[in-house]
Amino acid sequence: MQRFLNEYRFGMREIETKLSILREDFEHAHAYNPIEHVSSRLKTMDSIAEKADRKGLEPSIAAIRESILDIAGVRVTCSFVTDAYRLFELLVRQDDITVREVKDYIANPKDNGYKSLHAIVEVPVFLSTGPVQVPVEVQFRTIAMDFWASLEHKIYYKYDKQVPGRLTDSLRDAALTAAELDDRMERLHRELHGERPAPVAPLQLLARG
Ligand code: 0O2
Repeated sequence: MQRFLNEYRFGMREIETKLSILREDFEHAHAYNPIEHVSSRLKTMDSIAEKADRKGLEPSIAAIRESILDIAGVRVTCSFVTDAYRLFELLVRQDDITVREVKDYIANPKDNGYKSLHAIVEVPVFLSTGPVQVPVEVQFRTIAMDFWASLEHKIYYKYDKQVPGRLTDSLRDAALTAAELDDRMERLHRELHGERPAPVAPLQLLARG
């Protein structure tokens, strides 16, 4: 089991290295750091078993390998929305990366207000027994999206997944405020760097009514 989990740990490390190279090179080339922070987590065997059960998978390593693609997870928190997309592009464009799936919850937020750009990518890991392709879920988001998601996560578990209506409304509202803050900060940032502000995204226009 340890060897199975190690493959994911190594895959996660490969992605972390790629991100840290991008961060360092970006800083040298553009005198600008687009990444606020990177965090990683490996699902525990209990959490993998719970997800396999929830998805109705047969309890085999082969089924888990095939269907559970977020055993290794890396989260990239950026200052601005454009940086989140830029980092995504820079990562998935690399020759040794294969994109399995993309869920753009920034363009299409979840009903509760959750926003992030998710990609399942496969990265080669060279073990002593030969190479394996390891799936890693990479989430790209802004500081504001991350702030919202971490509070929502706490509320969700505090209420044992049955969040009262007034709180879900309030969370949806807070997600719109976070999106508006992202938009404003990005405009300020662009003005500071002498770039023309990007047009306001449809979500913010809707939110302003
Ligand atoms: P943790 O604690 O991050 O490990 P699928 O894998 O496609 O069958 P799943 O797992 O719902 O379905 O995939 P999805 O939609 O890509 O979401 C996976 C991860 O995104 C979650 O992982 C969270 O990290 C994050 N996420 C998704 N929706 C929400 C949300 O509504 N609120 C918050 N706070 N986070 C969300 P885990 O494994 O659930 O959790």
